[in-house]
Amino acid sequence: MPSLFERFKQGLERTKTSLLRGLQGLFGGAEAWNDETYAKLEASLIATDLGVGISQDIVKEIRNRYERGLIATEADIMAVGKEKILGILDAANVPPMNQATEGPTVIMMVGVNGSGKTTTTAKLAYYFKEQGKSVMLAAGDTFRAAGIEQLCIWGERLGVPVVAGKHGGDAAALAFDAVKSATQKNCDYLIIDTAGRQHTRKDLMEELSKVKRVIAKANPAAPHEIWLTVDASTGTNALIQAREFGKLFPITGLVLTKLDGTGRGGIAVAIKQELGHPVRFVGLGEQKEDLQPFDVTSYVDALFS
Ligand SMILES: Nc1nc2c(ncn2[C@@H]2O[C@H](COP(=O)(O)OP(=O)(O)O)[C@@H](O)[C@H]2O)c(=O)[nH]1
Ligand SMILES: [Mg+2]
Repeated sequence: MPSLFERFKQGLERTKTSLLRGLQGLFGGAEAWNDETYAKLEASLIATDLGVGISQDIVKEIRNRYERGLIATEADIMAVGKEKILGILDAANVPPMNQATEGPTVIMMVGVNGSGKTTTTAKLAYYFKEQGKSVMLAAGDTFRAAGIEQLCIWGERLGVPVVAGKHGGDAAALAFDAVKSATQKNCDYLIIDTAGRQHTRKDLMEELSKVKRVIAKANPAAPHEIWLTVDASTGTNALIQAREFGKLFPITGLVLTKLDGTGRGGIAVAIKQELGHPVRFVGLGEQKEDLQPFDVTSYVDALFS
């Protein structure tokens, strides 16, 4: 198995390529850097969706150091980016995930269609199972028959029980039953998949709130965590979803999916900077093992070293 850092490096390869584009030819000529040089640097940072403000901030610092003769190599530039981003992601101040003191820790997955909820639910089951924990899943996407089936297939493949109901059934009632069942069976984790919804649809958001309320009826401490899946390849759209979902729903963390296929991996920083939501996990592919706990150091090293 590749190391955690190797996995991040692979997952962020495209983002890094995008970043390095702005550094090409910077140290070749004898002439001093000009506005155009800085604009090019800024554009390459913005292209990774780090955010305009942060990108400008990094370039300002690079300019400051360059003018003082402190920038001589690409590594000096990377060091500035690394410093700034570490400051924002602030690993020391990420609250740990909320764990149940009694009964199962209940994690509710939310997000728009196609953002990776069901796949992430399955990958999380595998992740916790590998840690020796017992896991149960709930197929709460009762809107789509295929959504229920998709999770049941994963459950079979992983050897993890799935509480599933009928297509078109009541998602809140299903979640209630799942909490009861996971408690009865002494499971360590219950992960509840939900139907995808646009944050712009008030009625659907209200339905999601109902699922949450009914979960709390089965266990007042649950759900312990509510994670929003966002597709990293949608870049600033992911930021908008996080912003809008967060207004209507108390999300406690993000799972940044599809990091493997995009050059926009900087979005983790933009979201943290604006909304403060920590990224809990990142999706790096479609297989069960393609989910990694978000590690600030590996992330920053993969981007800037
Ligand atoms: N490459 C890649 N594909 C992913 C990742 N996460 C999910 N997918 C794919 O994205 C598609 C939608 O995922 P799904 O879990 O069904 O999304 P949902 O509608 O939110 O439940 C599926 O084809 C998944 O295999 C990821 O981290 N990397
Ligand atoms: Mg789904």
